[in-house]
Amino acid sequence: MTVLEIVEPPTAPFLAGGATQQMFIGGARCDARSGETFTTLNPATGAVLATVAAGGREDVDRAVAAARAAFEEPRWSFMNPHERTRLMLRLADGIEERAEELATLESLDTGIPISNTRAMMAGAAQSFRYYAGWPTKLTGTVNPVDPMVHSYTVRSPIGVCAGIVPWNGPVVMASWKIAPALACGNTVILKPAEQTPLTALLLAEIFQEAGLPDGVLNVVTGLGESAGAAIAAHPSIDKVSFTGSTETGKKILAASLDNLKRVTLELGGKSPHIILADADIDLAARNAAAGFCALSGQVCVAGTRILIHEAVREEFSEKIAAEMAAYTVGDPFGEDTVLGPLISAEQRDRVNSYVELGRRDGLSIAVGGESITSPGYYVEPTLFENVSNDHRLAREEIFGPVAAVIPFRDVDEAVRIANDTPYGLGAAVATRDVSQAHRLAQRLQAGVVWVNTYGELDPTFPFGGFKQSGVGRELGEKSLDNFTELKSVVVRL
Ligand code: TXE
Repeated sequence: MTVLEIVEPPTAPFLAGGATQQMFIGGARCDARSGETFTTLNPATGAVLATVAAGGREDVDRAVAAARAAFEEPRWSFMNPHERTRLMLRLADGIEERAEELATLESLDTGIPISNTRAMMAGAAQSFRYYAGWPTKLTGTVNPVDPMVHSYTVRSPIGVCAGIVPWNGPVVMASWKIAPALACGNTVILKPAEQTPLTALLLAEIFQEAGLPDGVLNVVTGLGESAGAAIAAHPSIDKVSFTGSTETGKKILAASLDNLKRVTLELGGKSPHIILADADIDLAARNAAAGFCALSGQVCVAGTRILIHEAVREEFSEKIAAEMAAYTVGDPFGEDTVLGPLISAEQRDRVNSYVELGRRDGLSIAVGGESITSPGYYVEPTLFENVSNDHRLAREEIFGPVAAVIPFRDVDEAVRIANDTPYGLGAAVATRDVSQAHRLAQRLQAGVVWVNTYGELDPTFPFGGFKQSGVGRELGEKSLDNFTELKSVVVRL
């Protein structure tokens, strides 16, 4: 493993001047009503990156008023679908035109390697392009009722939709929430995570320049317990889509009961990666390593339980160790960096405490396990061997580059272990047997099953979790159900 030194981070034009980063409500930047602020850090250095307005209840009220006024404007909610498509394509173009600036700001704020944030910006633009195609295809049905009755269905926008997003892919996750909402004619309030508020503000600026009407997208920056909680409980917000921890997801669901908001949740995971005896072990080792190390393990679908057939255990161990030895850990702006820092000192300490726990319980470490001394929040990717599925390392979402290798003897045992978790977000199978792959895909309790690959997502197919990994699905055509209400119209002739 190569550990890269941190060089001087690049400057972001968006932060020039160093003034407090204001929220974005009704097409204008503004301070929090309370005047409060918080700081966001560069996780690669620990240095303060920017001071940001700390929105609270009153600011959420303002954002709701702006979003409601924009929604009630017929030029938005009854916009000609072709016109809506054109506008959304312009938003995608806007992201692409300023992709490098967005990626740089994202890497500064999240510590995610620049090669990943560039790919994320391309992914965000793709989400807008994909959903730009939908306004002209939101059709209804004509229903076969009494001949003297004409009955049909239409899809209406829901109204004011909020997106609460985490810090491990701020723009991409914002795009999963904003793009389908706009395609269906809703207006949006976006609350980025307090650790990574900056790119949401840049995105709002880009969209404004692309001609998005004022109030259609509002960004309320602030802490989860104040701004986030005010959104979840707000009586005039019609829908919340949330990505984050299962614990916070449950709080949001509870807070939404008052006005029966529509809620979709994309939550944590402990995804199994099953490697069968007939697998291409080189490929499986490569996918398994990337599956838990990508974004330093801060991915909801991270493949943190690697289930390995006894017969190929040794071969796999050698190959994954060799694969990880080639990884570069360090400066997010190093073109070859695979693992940047974790998001915060708190997350680093939390992840290190799991490494300590494994050590204390006498588990053997196949790769990694050493601490990295740096002002940034780095953790060496670490693989524990021969872990029982009952151990906390195999049960709890660690959200760092730490995985457990769990041996199995036959396919039934692998399925039993894989499904023995409160989560059900992702799962993967490595095998050369196509029939076995499809059988396993049916038996695994997960919202997405990858075969001989790991972690691939695309706006064209739905994504979400079984069990405590979530409620509802994002992306694909399915997401449109979450951003529309279905209405039946009945006309007696
Ligand atoms: O997440 P939170 P945190 C998991 C991961 C990580 C743990 C804690 O295991 O270690 O969560 O991270 C907002 N009402 N994931 O504390 O709290 C918050 O401001 C409304 C998994 O950062 O879920 C932020 O915008 N909103 C994950 C967002 O929720 C609230 C991604 C996510 O924060 C709120 C991130 C409240 N009461 C962490 N409290 C994934 N599935 O991808 C907080 N928020």
